[in-house]
Amino acid sequence: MQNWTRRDFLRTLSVGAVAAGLAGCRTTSQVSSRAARRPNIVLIMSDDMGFSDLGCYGSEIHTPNLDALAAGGVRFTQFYNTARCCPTRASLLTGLYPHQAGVGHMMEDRGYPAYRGDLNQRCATIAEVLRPAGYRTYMTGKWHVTHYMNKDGPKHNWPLQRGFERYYGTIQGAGNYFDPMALCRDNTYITPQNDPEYKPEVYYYTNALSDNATKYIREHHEQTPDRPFFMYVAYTAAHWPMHALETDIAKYKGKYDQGYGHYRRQRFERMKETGLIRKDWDLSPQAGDWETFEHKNWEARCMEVYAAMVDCMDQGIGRIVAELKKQGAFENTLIFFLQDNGGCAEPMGRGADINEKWVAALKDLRPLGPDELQPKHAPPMQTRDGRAVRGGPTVMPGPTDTYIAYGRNWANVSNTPFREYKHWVHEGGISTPLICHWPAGIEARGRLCHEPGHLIDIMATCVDAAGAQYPTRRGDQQVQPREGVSLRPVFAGRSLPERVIFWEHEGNRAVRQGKWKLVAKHPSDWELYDIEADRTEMHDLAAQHPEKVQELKTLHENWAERCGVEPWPLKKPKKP
Ligand SMILES: [Ca+2]
Repeated sequence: MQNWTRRDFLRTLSVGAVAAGLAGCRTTSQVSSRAARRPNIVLIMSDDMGFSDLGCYGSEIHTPNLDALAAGGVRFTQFYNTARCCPTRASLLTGLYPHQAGVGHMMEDRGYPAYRGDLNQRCATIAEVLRPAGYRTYMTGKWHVTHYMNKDGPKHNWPLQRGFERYYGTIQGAGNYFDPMALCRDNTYITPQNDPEYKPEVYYYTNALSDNATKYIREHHEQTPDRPFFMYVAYTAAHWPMHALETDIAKYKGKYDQGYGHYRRQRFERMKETGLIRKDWDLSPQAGDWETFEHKNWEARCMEVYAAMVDCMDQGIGRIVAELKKQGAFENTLIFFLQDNGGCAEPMGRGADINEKWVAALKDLRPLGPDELQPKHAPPMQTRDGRAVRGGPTVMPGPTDTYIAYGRNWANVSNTPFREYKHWVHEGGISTPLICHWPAGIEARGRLCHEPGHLIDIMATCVDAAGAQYPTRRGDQQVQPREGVSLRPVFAGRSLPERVIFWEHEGNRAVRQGKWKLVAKHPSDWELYDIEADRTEMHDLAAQHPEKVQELKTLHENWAERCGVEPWPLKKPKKP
């Protein structure tokens, strides 16, 4: 561990020890003996949120349930994803780098083994690994690791064929929260109107995911209370479109009228106070000028809805926690919370002339019947009740007939204090909170861990905690060795082994070794940063340390070759 991180680690360890004392001090032997019983594992991931969007990571957004998990567990300050939805999910599920799992980019089949847009057969999912160890396996939420979307199959890479016993969610990546495309129960597409198992008064996808997760926990304890379970809850909050329930939006009315810079500075100060970031780091450059922005009411409303989406997810996590407590399972459940990529700067639905184009492209608007599937995941599209979905700065986001992203400038607030966004592998694109909570298995509570970690570590941690065996074969195929390390030493206040971590997405690339990070934004040259002194990547040291640049560049080239990474943009593969 580096000097400053060790110092901070020990400082936060002592804070954690005090918190543990206040919570009713337990001894190490008590903790280990209770952890001997295999824990349930609940892996929760959200979509398109920045490093500072949770209360316990510096946000003004109300997230009391996640904050409570953080206070009772460990918060990682240098945990990393892959910068994008599909590759993150492929990596998280398999413990491999995304290219190794066949999802080096998104869902298109590009011909190369690392870019098939479909999990390959040379990887195993966490569910496939834990099930033979006696775990029941459940999933709610966004799948997004296959391009096989047809309702009549093939479904070899749908959740039930990749280790999960029950599934409720969307096979596709994004969509209308009031009428999601590719909504699915187990192996069958459904609509919000024709699902006999779930009939809420108002259908809203985030709540549907929380409610079905809660239901799976309840049913598990009715049916197989003596067995442990693994549950993966993949929220789409707070990916565009900005859709939320009016009751949740109302809590944030007027709360974002002071403009981007105000909230960024507020978050920056809070993060420094809580020890999440170092006090001497610079704040990354401001995106956007609030003073000159023409549609301030609309822009503020975008962030009000975004906050409401996060808030609603947090409420749902509260209901999941309450059900675990009700079933007496909370103490021995390992809960993870993390995010799939940084705040998203994509301009979906924000163009001044977008509304005309969308509406003009629609013909024959009519209500969809209860069994008719929503055919579109993005506009031009219609609502379930037959209205045109609208966008642009004259339309206030929130309801089902709108489709608008919160835009680059708010994403810059989400990613405080870092540079860049979803897609890029500078710290703003790949940094995620990771909260780990496990009363029976984590000794000191409320602690911050400053060691780097990556999605690939979640598989290793699950295998370790569950006492499972990572397989060497899947059917007649050899499974690739997993890449990550177990995070359990951190739960016991110890360090992780030193290793090198790699990224590549759309030609954006990075490598992290100790305090050094070599990073490039495609098609630009490499930049070198001392992450210990400058994690906001403001002082490029490449010219001062050419030997370090060369060393890390070679490591990256070797990794890219080992994992099948192709030069970007991908060329059409040669026909054999
Ligand atoms: Ca995402």
